[in-house]
Amino acid sequence: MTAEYQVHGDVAVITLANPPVNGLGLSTRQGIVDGLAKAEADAAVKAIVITGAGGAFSGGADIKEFGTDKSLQEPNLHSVINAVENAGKPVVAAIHSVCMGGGLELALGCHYRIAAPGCSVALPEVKLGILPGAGGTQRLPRVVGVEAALNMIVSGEPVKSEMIGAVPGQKLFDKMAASAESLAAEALAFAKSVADVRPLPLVRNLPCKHPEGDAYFQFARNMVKGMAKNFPAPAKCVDAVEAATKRKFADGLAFERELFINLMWTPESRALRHLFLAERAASKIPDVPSDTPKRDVQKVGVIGAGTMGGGISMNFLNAGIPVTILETKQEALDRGVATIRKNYEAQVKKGKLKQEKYEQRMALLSTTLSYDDLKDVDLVIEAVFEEMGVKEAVFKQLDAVAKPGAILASNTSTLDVDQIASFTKRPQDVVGMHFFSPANVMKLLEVVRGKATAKDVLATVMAIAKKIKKTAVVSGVCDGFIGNRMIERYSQQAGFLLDEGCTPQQVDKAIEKFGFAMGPFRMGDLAGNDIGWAIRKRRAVEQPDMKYSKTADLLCEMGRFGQKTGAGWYDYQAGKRDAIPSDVVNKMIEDHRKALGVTPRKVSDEEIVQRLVYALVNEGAKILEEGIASKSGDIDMVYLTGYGFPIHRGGPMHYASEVGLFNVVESMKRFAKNPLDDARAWTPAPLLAKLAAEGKAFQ
Ligand code: 3H9
Repeated sequence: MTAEYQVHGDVAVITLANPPVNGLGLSTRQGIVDGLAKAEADAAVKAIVITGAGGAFSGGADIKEFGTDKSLQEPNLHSVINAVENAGKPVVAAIHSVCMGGGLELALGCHYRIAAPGCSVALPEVKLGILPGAGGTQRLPRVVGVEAALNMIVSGEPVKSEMIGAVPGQKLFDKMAASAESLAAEALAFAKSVADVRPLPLVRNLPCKHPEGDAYFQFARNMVKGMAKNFPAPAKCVDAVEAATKRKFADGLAFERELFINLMWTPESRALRHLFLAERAASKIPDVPSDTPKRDVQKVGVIGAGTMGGGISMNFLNAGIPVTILETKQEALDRGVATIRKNYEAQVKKGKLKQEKYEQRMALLSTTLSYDDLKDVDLVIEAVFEEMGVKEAVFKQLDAVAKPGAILASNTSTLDVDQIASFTKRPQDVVGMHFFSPANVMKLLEVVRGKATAKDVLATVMAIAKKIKKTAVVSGVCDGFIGNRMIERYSQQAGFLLDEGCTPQQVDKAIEKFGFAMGPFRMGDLAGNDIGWAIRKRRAVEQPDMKYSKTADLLCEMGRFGQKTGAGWYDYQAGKRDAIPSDVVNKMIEDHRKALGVTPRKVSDEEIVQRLVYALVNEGAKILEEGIASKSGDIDMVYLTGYGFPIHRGGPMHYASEVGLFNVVESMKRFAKNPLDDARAWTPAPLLAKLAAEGKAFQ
């Protein structure tokens, strides 16, 4: 049982004990009901307190139980809350730390609530694509008012208990405890003080009205429509709260339940729940236990003051960690520091950063031209030119000066981390830290594990990633790691689509309609088309039979590198980022088709999306079976946080499983027959073929 029962004098205390956050799984729900029954049966007990052990009152329904039989088994959360409401003795919720979702709904079912300051209170279900399904939309408006409740329910954002407690007239908390430490004693005393009160107060009996009902809810619907875009849940939250103001409590509750169940089955909710679990799972490395000792990182060195080096440095400065940037020339250092300043000043101007904070961050930054000044840093990240010879020189020098135990990281996006490690006498301390541009903004960090990388180095880097607010995903060593290796297949298809009859804008539009933040050609223009060009030239030597559309090379030969040269796949007006379809480029593509002897055909948006996305999926499956990624959720996290894959689709691997892997493979077989395509690229990865044949999904 994951709830404990104790009696203190004449008060029974039921303590939820289901780490890490006292999720209301079956065994905890059963524990509450059993505890209530015991307390009711014991004549010596006059009142009951429900609280949570450890760092939470409760984080809500157990997300890991969703979709399993356990979530359906009695007692469900409704039955638990009914049992609390119908108890013959007062039930007091003693709330601390985290009180969210079903946890808050449970508390709202209690007769009284006492809260410690500093507790995060929320109905965050909307972030999982659902709405509060155990009375939250009906009870919260009755205690904090309709508008405050709707804001909390639609945003899912936590509010601090002391803020709610300070609002005049609020009925969520009957009492605020002086501190988290005194909560237990204060809750017992409070329970004693209300032991004889009858009838017992119930939130469901409080009135729920909005003075300008229809107009207010119309306004709320319009607001939500603009914000929610691809997600149905926020609009349903408005419907449910409106029902609280217009229907009888029991009818409102039934309506909320119906909406909750319908939302639970939407692909958007499945995608968001997958994202929640995948994000947390990504931080765990199967063979690196969570209690692996970590190295102390107090000072960081960054080699290279270019765009990447500057962005990387800002992450650490933002987290209060001193950074020393090393360059070969003073001018390069000055330019780099000026860019960092400019970025911070822009944030100050927009009111996103206080002047004082900006100064504090800049005070943590130092610069040097000498490797000797890196001798006491704990972590050094190299962000120099992407060429093995340059990396070799850097790592040899680092090896010579860095203190024992310092972590030596490379920001390489494609090169072999094992080879880089071999330039040092301490390959166990070498790791890849692949940031994405702009490095101070993008959430993704690929942590590249070399064959010699020590476990404590990995554990340290994962912890540091959390500190600098990155989503870290571990990748093995291969060309392009997880993200760039897959994007190559996607770009290959984008190129073939041009050869076959599409324009760049048609391809971009189709995939942007699917939900990508940016299509492949707008993305190429933003990142710089010359980067892919350099990689293709290298590949041409390594893989001479590689098949791809030559339009990308022709574009670069025209000097159209993208936004930075004012022209790429699109035209750009000076100082603007709007992509304008280019006649010159369209003509280049047409001429190329003629040279190939291709008669252009009309390609449907559906085919465009399938080819681009399934190309990612097939490569993802290879990455998974080679062990480059340890879980399919890791691949999804890379694409959701680093490549603009639509959140409501849950990442390429999750999306493929939703479509059905059998269907994916059937489409791939069709694409393989296209003579203008690369049939080899469409040979299903053995893992994909196996799962498809077995009717299974990616795990
Ligand atoms: C709901 O309640 C539905 C009802 O309305 C109706 C039902 C009928 N369940 O985030 P962290 C785990 S829907 C199970 O890294 P933090 C999490 O997976 C639910 N597990 O820590 C991780 O486990 P692991 C509404 C949960 O300190 C560990 O806790 N509630 C749950 O940064 C640590 O998580 C929510 O949506 C859960 N409900 O933040 C709350 N919550 O170590 C969502 C967390 O094995 N949760 N875990 O990977 C959160 O917002 C944050 O996790 C929280 C802690 C603020 C609680």
